[in-house]
Amino acid sequence: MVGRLVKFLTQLKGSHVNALKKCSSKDSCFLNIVCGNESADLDSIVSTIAYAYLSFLNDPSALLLPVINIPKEDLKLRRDVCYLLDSHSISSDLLYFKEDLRNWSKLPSCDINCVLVDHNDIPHTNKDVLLNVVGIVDHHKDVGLHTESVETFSGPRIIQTAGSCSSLVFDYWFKISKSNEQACAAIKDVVPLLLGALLIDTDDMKHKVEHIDTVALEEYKKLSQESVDTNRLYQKLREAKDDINGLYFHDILRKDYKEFNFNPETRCGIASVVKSIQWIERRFDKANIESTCTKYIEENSLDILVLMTSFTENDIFSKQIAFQINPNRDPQLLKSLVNDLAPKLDLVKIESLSSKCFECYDQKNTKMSRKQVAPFIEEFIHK
Ligand SMILES: [Mn+2]
Repeated sequence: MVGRLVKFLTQLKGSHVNALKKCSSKDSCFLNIVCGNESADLDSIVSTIAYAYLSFLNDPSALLLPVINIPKEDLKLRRDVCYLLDSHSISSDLLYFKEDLRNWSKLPSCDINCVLVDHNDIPHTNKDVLLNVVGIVDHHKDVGLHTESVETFSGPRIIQTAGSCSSLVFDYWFKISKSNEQACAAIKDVVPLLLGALLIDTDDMKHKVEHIDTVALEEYKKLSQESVDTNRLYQKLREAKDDINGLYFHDILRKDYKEFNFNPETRCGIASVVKSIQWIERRFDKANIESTCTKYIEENSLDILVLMTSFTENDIFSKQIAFQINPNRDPQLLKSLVNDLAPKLDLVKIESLSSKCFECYDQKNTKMSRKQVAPFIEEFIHK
C-alpha cells in the first residue's frame, strides 16, 4: 500500500549520496531538507516525511531530505512512531537524523536550505547548522521570524491553528496537487501516516479538532482504498505511545522534550510525560525522581525543568505540571513563576508529591498544553 512512499525514500538515499559527492568536491552545493521539531513526536515525523514525499510528487527534480531532529538511537523511545513506521515498512535507515545534519554541516561548501514543519523557528541546538529557512508549515504560536528568507525562496509560510500540523502539510500539498493527476493518485500512499498523526494529536478527533483537521480526515477516507478502522488505529497508537514500561526515568524525560532559551538568561526544558506523577513515583520512588531531575538540569544546563503529564485514568483525562529549579538559581524565581501560571492553568498543589525542590500541581485547565505553556513562561520571564 505504501509501496511508492518506500520506493521514494529508498531512491532518495541513492540520489542523496550523489549530491554529497558533489558537496565534497570544491564546488559549492545545496542540500534541501525538511525538518520537524526537536520533540520528534509522531506529528513532527509524519509531517516531515509527508512534506518530502508530497513535494517530490509535484516536482521530482526538487528533492527534500526528511530529517528527524533527534539522534537515530532515540527513535525507539517513541513506540507509537515505531509502530506506525514499521506497519508501513519504513525502516529508520530510510530517514535522516540529527547526526546526519551535523555531518552535512561540516562539509566545506554546503549550504543547507530548510523547510520547518511543526515549528516556526530553529531550535537553539540547530542554530549553528541551519541558517536558511525557506518554508514553514506549523501550528505553534508564530514567533514572526524568517519571513524574508521564506519570501526569497517563494516557500510557504503557513502558521495556523490546527489539531495536527500534518493536516496543514496535507492541505497545502493537496491543493497544489489537484491539477496533477499523477501526484493525486500517489498521495494515498502517505495517507496512513497522516491519519495516524491526526488521530494521536486529536485523541481520535475528540480534542483540539479544527475545521482543517475535519476536512483532512474526510479526504483521507476518500483517498484510502479500503475503509479504515480509525478507532482501532487510534487505540493501537495510543497503547504504543502510552507504553513507557521498561524505560528509565531519564529516558521518559527526554522522550518528548523541548528546550527554550527565554531572554538570553533563562533556559527552560519542558518534558511531556504520558503517565501521572503518581505512576512515576510508584516505579522510581521520590529520591530517584529528584536526583534524575537534578542530573537532567545539570546535563542540559537548565534553569528550570518542567514536567507536563497528561493521562487518562478511569476514563478521566487529567493533567499535572511539576517544576524543579536549578539549585543555583534563586528559589523565588520558581515561586513567582508558579504564582503567574496558577490562574492561567488552574493549578492546585499536590502536597504529597511535592518537596522542597520538586513542586507538583494538578493542572485543572486541561486545555493548556506545552504549546501554550511555553509562551506563558516566556512572557513571565520577560516581565
Ligand atoms: Mn505538532
